[in-house]
Amino acid sequence: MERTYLMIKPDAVQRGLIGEIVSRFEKKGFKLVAMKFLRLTKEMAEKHYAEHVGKPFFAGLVEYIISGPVVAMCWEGKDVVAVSREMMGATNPAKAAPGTIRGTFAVDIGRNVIHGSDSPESAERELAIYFDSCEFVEWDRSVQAWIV
Ligand code: RTP
Ligand code: MG
Repeated sequence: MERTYLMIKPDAVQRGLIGEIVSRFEKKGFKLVAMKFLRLTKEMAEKHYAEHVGKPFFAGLVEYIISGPVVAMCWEGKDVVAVSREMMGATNPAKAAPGTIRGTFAVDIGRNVIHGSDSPESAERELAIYFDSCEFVEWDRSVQAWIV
């Protein structure tokens, strides 16, 4: 089953949105398989955002992502990478559809409340930054029975 890496960013933690965001993925029918509350080191942030090294927003992005704690999560389910990106909405919250997470809770591209892997390959790379293989929990979610 497909997995993705989702991360509730420091602005959302500060604003008390952890429960609201986790709840959306739970209700959608995805399965939480790993979760931790942590503050990224600069090294972790630079590894996470390696694809953006050299871009004008890189320094500010790293500064923001290490500015406070985040919630690091692995979610599993059918097409979870693409579907969770749809649920998040466009990178720029000003352009994110109403009802999406970013469309509902954010206005600024530099404070867009959540990260989600952009492909299964990115998910694998990113999950390895945050979790050891023994931290993925195996369990059955009854909800899987109503997803064909
Ligand atoms: P993310 O990686 O955080 O899930 O977001 P994304 O795939 O939708 O967007 P990506 O292109 O990977 O950009 C990563 C994060 O960098 C910040 N950003 N700022 N100022 C800018 O022009 C700019 N562009 C990107 C955003 O916080 C974005 O989520
Ligand atoms: Mg990205």
